[in-house]
Amino acid sequence: MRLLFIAPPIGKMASKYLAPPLGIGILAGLTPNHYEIKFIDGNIEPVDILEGWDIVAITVSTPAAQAAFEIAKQYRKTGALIVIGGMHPTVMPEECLTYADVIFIGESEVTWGEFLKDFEEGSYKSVYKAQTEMNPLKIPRIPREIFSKRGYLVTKTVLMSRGCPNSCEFCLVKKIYGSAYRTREIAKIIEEIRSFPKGGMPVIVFVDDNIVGNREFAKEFFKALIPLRIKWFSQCSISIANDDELLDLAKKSGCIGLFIGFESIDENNLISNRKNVNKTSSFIEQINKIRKKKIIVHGAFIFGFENDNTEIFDKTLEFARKAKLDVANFGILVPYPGTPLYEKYSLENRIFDYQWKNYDAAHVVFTPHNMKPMELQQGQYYAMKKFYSWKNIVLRILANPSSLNIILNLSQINVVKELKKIVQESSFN
Ligand code: B12
Ligand code: SF4
Repeated sequence: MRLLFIAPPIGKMASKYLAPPLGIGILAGLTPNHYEIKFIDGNIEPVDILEGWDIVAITVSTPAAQAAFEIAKQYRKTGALIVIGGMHPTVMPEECLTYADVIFIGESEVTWGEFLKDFEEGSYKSVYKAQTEMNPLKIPRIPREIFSKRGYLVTKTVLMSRGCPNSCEFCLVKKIYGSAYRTREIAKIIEEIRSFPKGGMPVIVFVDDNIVGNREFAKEFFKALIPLRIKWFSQCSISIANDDELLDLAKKSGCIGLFIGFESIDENNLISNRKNVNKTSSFIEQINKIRKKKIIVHGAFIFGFENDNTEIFDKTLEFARKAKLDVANFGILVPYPGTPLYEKYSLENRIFDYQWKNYDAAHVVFTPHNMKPMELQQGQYYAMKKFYSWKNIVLRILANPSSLNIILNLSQINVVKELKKIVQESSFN
């Protein structure tokens, strides 16, 4: 049996922090030995159309959906069975079924094995839907040898947890992985980290949505990391700053940077989007606490919420300056299919662009409440351009000359160039 995994190209806006897709790695790890496996990552190599594969399995997020459908169309002609899984089929199953023979909804660790068995018996279904959240999290050994050794910025990625108990209006995580925050066995994660080859980029990235989703677990986990003497980066909620012991252990265990979703500096936006863990009045104090530990704060903000008008860009820049953020991302709000925000804007007839490739947080696809679409489009570019002016980059690097800070800041220069092109090419009616 011959099984080809494909990750479609995810576009210029997103490809700066490229890492091998763990979803594919997990499925490859769950595939029996009698399968010949190959993986093509469209982000680092061309997706050639190769003959002779029995199954072509494609991972599909919303921004990559159009590219994925094109690949699926081409591969269908080779006679392969086309299988699609990931975020997009989970929320847009009918659309995906027009391009695939089989789609997977939700977490696929359990259903993948069932499908392979059915396929071999010649009686597969067209939809495999995960019935339960996997608990405890069962992640197999990931056969990382299927991933290219070249082309990725980060290769040592590890998943520690899944799920989120919160219900932010714009987020899809709950829909895909459920509301129960689940963690892996600490010993298994440590074993995975120890198995990484020496050399290459030394930083380990935990690709979790919130590495401190369960504080007590996180403390135990960080304690177990200390003897490994690694350096790590992850995402988490700003609440990490509310627990001194947790922050201290994060630092001791090798944390060098945290990607934190502040989302908005306007409290009303946070309330209406149910981002309840964030309180704008505490942001500066919380950021100071993290920065004092010499941990880089990579702040993420979204523009285009209901309460945002054209003043939000300068106000957010001023906040970022005051907070001395090392790195920041200013994205445009995206009503991703499957989110409450998508339902709301669809009902209100405010979504005017259904080209999924534009769902990359760099294009305006809906009519904002208090701004014109063009004002939002230009405002994001303005904020990114100002934050990443050479003068500001140099000042931030002088204040914190760590290699991570340098890489993260410099990597945004091309993003700003891309945003300029998007603004120039935009025309809204
Ligand atoms: C790491 C990460 C990235 C990395 C990706 C590196 C890489 N190659 O993996 C980078 C930085 C490049 C990135 C970029 C972006 N990301 Co991102 N990212 C993540 C993150 C934090 C973890 C992904 C991960 O590894 N998950 C763990 C794996 C095991 O889960 P999984 O991929 O979903 O796979 C499971 C199932 O979905 C399914 N499955 C997946 N693929 C397949 C394929 C087949 C054939 C089958 C059967 C099953 C299957 O089975 C797997 C096991 O259960 C997620 C959040 C999250 N919790 O997943 C956000 C997330 C996926 N990203 C998101 C977004 C918005 C983006 C960006 C648009 C951000 C931006 N503005 O640039 C871009 C766009 C990327 C794109 N076009 O796809 C959104 C998804 C939006 C959407 N609707 O698709 C998420 C959910 C974050 C969020 N909270 O909104 N991202
Ligand atoms: S944005 Fe973060 S806190 Fe909110 S639901 Fe998504 S993963 Fe959870």
